[in-house]
Amino acid sequence: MRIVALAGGIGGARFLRGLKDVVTPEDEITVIGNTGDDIHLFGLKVCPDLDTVMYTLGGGIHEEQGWGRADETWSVKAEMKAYGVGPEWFGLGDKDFATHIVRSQMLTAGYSLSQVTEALCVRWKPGVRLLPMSDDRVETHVRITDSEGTRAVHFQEYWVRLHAAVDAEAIIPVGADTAKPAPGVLEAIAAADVILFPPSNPVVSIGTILAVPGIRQAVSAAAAPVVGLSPIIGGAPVRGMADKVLAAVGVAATADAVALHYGADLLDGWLVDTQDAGAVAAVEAAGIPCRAVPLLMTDADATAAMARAALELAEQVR
Ligand code: GDP
Ligand code: FO1
Ligand code: CA
Repeated sequence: MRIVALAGGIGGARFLRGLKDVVTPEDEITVIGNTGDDIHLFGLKVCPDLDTVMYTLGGGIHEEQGWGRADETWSVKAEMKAYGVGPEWFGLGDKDFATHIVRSQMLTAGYSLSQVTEALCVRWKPGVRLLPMSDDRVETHVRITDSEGTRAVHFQEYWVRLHAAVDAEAIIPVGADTAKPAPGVLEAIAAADVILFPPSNPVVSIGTILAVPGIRQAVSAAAAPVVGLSPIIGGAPVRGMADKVLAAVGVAATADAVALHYGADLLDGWLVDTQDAGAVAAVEAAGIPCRAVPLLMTDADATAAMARAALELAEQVR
């Protein structure tokens, strides 16, 4: 079976680990990763969501934190601070820095981001084919108004420095309108037997991937059933501040509102948490088959059960 998953960082990566646990060795998983979170710092290109997927599936992730490397050290960060060179609010550890140095060196030499990602994965062996959504630069910016006035800041500045404490007025995936899907992306979607939307951020992770011209159309036209899992449980994100970016696009932070935001032209199935069983009827009324199952990725077994439920729903709606 050929499975394609669109993925952000932590939510996507943890779900993919569960998916890997339930597939057979003959199954192929292609992950289309969000690159709208990418940021250039200290002359290096950092790809948080691709790295989170790569480290999580490759066994290098800092488990509790969900991003960055396990057993990290921070000498370079301390040295940068001693030089007075920021930003200080973004934590790049020494081990993680090596990834960004290799990536940036290869990009400077003329390799594409897809080629670089493939090269990095030779070391990490994530057990999936990890494709960036695009080789072209796309950078999510967030429009905010605070004491400094109205302006757009980089998504990482909004998320990490400002902790999404101010309202997001607009989410702008800068460059997405002219970006092309990376090689293999449209082909993987067209050839898929199942397409999954993990419980990733619907706006700044999956929404950004779908904003690359051609990807939304390919998913909607694909022969494969498309099944998504809600990142919202009991009216709130399980982790992070997805409610703030959902509000910016006029979507309530509820499991059913997120399903309707994707819509019946994209989704053939939707999973909500058992806590949100009351939302099933509204989703089905919109023409999207929906089931309520436990959706908390508390451990490997619970996550594997979520992946199994998604694949079962895909079979039922096929
Ligand atoms: P990010 O790029 O690191 O923000 O990660 P993703 O976009 O892939 O996923 C973020 C989303 O994962 C958040 O909106 C969370 O609500 C969701 N999430 C995290 N843990 C869980 C979980 O255990 N269950 C569900 N259903 N969603 C989760
Ligand atoms: N998230 C934070 O909350 N603080 C950080 O300092 C931070 C650094 C960082 C470095 C590399 C990386 O790959 C991810 C990092 N993240 C950090 C996580 C990440 O930027 C965000 O959680 C996601 O992009 C949100 O979608
Ligand atoms: Ca992300």
